Amino acid sequence: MNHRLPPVAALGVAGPLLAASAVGVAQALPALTVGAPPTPTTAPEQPTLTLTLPAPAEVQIDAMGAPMDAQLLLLDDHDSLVEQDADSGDGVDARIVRFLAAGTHRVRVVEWRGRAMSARVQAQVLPPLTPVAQLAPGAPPTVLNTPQGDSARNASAEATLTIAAAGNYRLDATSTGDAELTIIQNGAIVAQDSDSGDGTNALITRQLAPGTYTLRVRDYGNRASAITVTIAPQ
Ligand SMILES: [Ca+2]
Ligand SMILES: [Ca+2]
Repeated sequence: MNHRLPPVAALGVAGPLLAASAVGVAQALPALTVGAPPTPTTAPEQPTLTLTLPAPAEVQIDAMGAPMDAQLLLLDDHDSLVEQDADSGDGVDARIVRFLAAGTHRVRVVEWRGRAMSARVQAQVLPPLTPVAQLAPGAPPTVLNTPQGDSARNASAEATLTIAAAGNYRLDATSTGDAELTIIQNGAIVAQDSDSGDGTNALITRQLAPGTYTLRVRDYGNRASAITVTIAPQ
């Protein structure tokens, strides 16, 4: 479970193989469709697929290659590495969960030791978590309980934040552990912070337009925690 990914250059993301890859792109890569059933792919012959999002979203991408060991690379549309994963899915399958912008991304599947592999790749848009509180500036400090989880998302809790008046706001997320805070709107991250408050508490000071936002909190170690959130106009 602790496999390290091979060096990126060996996978053709950088170096001489990039030119060959670019030629392949001009010939249109196979598409990976969000929400579709798993798409068959083979490594190393056709490891790259395009993933096009009509709107920003939190997306889960899975590469399933048992009995081989699938590895997953997420690239932007210029083939620059955004994120890679070895074994975050079931068994030694690979999984990436990430907020992605609208537009075209690339997903590359390789086998850990470069062996031939028939794999399946799947992408799905993840729904927002069910909000556990409704927040507004000036409300009393609110405790959000986060669950222990096997991933950042699974260890998160979300609350709805309504901003009625444009302004500069200070958002604090504090706990006895290591609170993390993300502001989300319309499937995109507006701001996120780890440790800008006291100790390892999270603090975001930001201009916010009127509208509805989602606050996501978790403990840095994905442990169960009680995180106190306060929002105040500045
Ligand atoms: Ca793997
Ligand atoms: Ca923190």
